[in-house]
Amino acid sequence: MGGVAASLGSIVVPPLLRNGNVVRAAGATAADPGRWKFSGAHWGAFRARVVAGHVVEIKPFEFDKHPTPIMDGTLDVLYSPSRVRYPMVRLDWYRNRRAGAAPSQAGQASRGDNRFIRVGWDEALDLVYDELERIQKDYGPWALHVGNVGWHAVGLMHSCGNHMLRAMGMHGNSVGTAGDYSTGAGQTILPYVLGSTEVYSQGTSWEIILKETQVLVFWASDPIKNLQVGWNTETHEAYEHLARLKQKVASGEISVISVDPVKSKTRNYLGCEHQYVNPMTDVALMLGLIHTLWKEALYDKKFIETYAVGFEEFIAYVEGKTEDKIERTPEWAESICGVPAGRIRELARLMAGNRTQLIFGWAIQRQQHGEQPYWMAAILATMLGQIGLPGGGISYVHHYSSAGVPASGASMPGSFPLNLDPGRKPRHENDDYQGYSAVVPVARVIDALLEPGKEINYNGHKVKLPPYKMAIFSGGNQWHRQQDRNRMKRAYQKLETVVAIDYNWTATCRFADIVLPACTPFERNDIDAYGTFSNRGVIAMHKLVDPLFHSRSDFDIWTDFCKRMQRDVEYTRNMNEMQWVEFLYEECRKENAGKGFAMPPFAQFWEQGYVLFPEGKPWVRHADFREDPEVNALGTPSGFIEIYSRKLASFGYRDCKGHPLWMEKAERSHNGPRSDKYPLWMQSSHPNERLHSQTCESPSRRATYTIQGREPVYISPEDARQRGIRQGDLVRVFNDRGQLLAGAAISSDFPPGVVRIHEGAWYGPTGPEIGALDTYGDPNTLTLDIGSSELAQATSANTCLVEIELFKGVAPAVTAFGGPAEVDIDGKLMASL
Ligand SMILES: Nc1nc2c(c(=O)[nH]1)N[C@H]1C(S)=C(S)[C@@H](COP(=O)(O)OP(=O)(O)OC[C@H]3O[C@@H](n4cnc5c(=O)[nH]c(N)nc54)[C@H](O)[C@@H]3O)O[C@H]1N2
Ligand SMILES: Nc1nc2c(c(=O)[nH]1)N[C@H]1C(S)=C(S)[C@@H](COP(=O)(O)OP(=O)(O)OC[C@H]3O[C@@H](n4cnc5c(=O)[nH]c(N)nc54)[C@H](O)[C@@H]3O)O[C@H]1N2
Ligand SMILES: [Mo]
Repeated sequence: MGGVAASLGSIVVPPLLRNGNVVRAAGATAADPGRWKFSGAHWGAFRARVVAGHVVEIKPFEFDKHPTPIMDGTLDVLYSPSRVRYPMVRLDWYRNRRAGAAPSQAGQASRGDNRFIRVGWDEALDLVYDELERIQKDYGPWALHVGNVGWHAVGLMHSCGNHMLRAMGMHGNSVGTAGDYSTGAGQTILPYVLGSTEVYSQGTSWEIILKETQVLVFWASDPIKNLQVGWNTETHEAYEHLARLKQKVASGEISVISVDPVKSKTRNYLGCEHQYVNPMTDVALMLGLIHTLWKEALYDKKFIETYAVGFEEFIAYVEGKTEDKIERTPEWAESICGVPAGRIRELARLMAGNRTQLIFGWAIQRQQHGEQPYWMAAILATMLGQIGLPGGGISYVHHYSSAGVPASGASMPGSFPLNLDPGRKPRHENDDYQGYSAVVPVARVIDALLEPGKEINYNGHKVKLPPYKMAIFSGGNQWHRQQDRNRMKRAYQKLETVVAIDYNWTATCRFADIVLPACTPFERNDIDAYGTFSNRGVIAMHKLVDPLFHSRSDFDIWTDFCKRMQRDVEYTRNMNEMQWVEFLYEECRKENAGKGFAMPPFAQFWEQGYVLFPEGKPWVRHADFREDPEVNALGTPSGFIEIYSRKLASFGYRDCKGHPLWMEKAERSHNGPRSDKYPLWMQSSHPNERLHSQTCESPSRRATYTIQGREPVYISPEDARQRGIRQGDLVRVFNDRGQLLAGAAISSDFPPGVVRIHEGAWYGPTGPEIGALDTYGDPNTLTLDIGSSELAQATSANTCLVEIELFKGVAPAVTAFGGPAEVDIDGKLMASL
């Protein structure tokens, strides 16, 4: 759309002058100091100075000793040019509806053309309500997809997914999702192996790791980059420990090895050893290590006998006593993973001869067969025999939300309820899914549209994919997180109605039919937990300014929606925003009083902005199991670590068997399948500069990392040279699935054959047509959309090959930001609003 900018109209906030973290409104004078208020975000707690209804300055909460630059994007969350300003309806959908045409003909091919008309709140909510009535009456619950919530803003009262789920649950039944994009494969396999999902459980305290660990392996784990954000308001306390770790590396008191194809931010910060491995081949490397432990009798036989089952079945595979007769020697491993056999042996000896803590990140399970490296790693740790020892064993969590900072023991406030109140029923009680499944693995929601009725395997069950007709999104950016944009475009043509609720005009809004403007977390009062695992305190989130434009809180939106079925009082329990905030606080205060944690009365807390609890006691993961494996049995079928799983073997899956295996990928670089055509592995790691797609809307933040206004693609000097690409060039990244423009960022942190585009880059196609060039650089324009395996059906985003060439010619403008093209009912572009 050529005229997007022209449709923006005037912004109600004054122009902003920027200076690092400090942002001043042009109207603010030194004479009016304004008021400091308290709030928080995934990237940390902060104080905001508000002058004459404008936030003019923010500064990190003084408790936070390691604030992140992502904080600089906070004000643009509020004042971004990409704000959703008004309820908007897609032009062709609106016209079609007015003309009384069949819903399936609602101008589906033009979905994504970004032409919208503005409507009032009443009309918008009537449309949503009428569509839901129609879907429930004409089809039934299988035809509605809701509940696919993502990294919505912090704040327990306004948790927008809960609001949507409660209101929608009051209206009728629908199709929900299982698992998540973060750890889909890991959280599914590990309960069979270690008896819990592990990925969201507290890990051994850093304090203990720093004291006891001799060899620390960060395996596909980049905490320095990824701890900038947390699920609840982040304290950044883990950085304190990482700073001490850095000192210990420098003084030679500890060996830290980063096993990663890339020299990660953590590797560069710590100045530790880097162990390169070919992408997606960690299982082969682990097998080489295991083979050495076995052959050289370096493994802990007694630990295995006491704490594990199934070692014999597994070791037969390592020895080559299985059908394929391949012995998994270090030489065999080298031919796949690229790590020299001698080095593999050396690493195995080093791990076995020292107190070794293995710390895994999550990216290696976000790939095809992503279950396998997690299971193989558990076996490696079992053979080392240090699980449950201080500073030894295995972790799958230390890069996340300051895990390893001990829990205070205090309770955190509850949240706005996501379910119906007890005894209440939905308006439409129909729960006949006509044989379709009511729950779909989250990464398979596009398959459901393209392969309706298909039966797939999923974690021991059959799932029959429902060809839903309507979808509602809130608190997640579906057109960032899901893989393969062009496949999504094809699938979305089958949808009759899509509703998006957001404060930002994301690509999810662009590809929706009805868009409702939520306000940001800084335009409402709320309360949040401070520290995800540490439960370090409770913070107040003061409303900084009134909702801008026509935006409303999710609470207000859904309350108004519920009026349409006379259930608004039931929805709110007859409490307003501040009553809810106070209620959640007081409930928490009561609970904590019983535990001996004092909290001030609400008014005092609200004035002060926070309450902190003392840090908890250091703790060792799996120590209880080690101490007494009978009393503290694991949650596996046998109660022990399952090296071989009868349960998994009984499923008979082709790509997840009774023990972990090396399996070739659908596409793999470094001489793997399809690398002749597309030689570069593209990893879509989590962004250093953002939280997913959040703050990508910030022009000032983007200015710090984009290249020619595009998302950077990190590439090795060798690969760049071969392609005639220089630093700062505009390049086209492509494969058979799609194409995008990005800016070349040449970095020797990247080895040949490996490139990176951070996930969360906003999708900005040149037009709605399938195959259109993405002008900004969303990596999911290129990723593969297949399930990790028949077990977890999780995302395989990191299994992706591409080619890159210098972009020649006139580059199209970036279309990702700045909202819709507002048109009138005749399709005429509105010159100004
Ligand atoms: N290729 C590739 N893809 C990936 C990944 C990858 O590694 N590679 N990672 C995956 C992972 S692990 C994750 S967790 C997902 C993340 O995917 P998402 O969770 O979808 O990502 P976010 O960008 O955080 O989207 C949150 C959206 O909620 C909106 N929002 C925030 N607060 C509110 C609110 O109060 N009300 C409303 N109505 N909306 C709000 C924000 O504006 C934003 O658009 O991405 C996945 N996708
Ligand atoms: N700044 C920031 N932090 C975040 C987030 C964010 O958006 N921004 N998102 C949060 C969320 S929701 C999640 S799920 C987590 C994600 O946490 P992770 O999934 O662990 O994070 P990534 O950054 O994708 O990848 C971590 C490391 O894995 C390496 N890696 C990738 N593939 C392979 C492989 O095949 N083998 C080996 N050995 N290494 C590999 C990458 O090079 C990278 O250094 O991060 C959280 N933290
Ligand atoms: Mo995630």
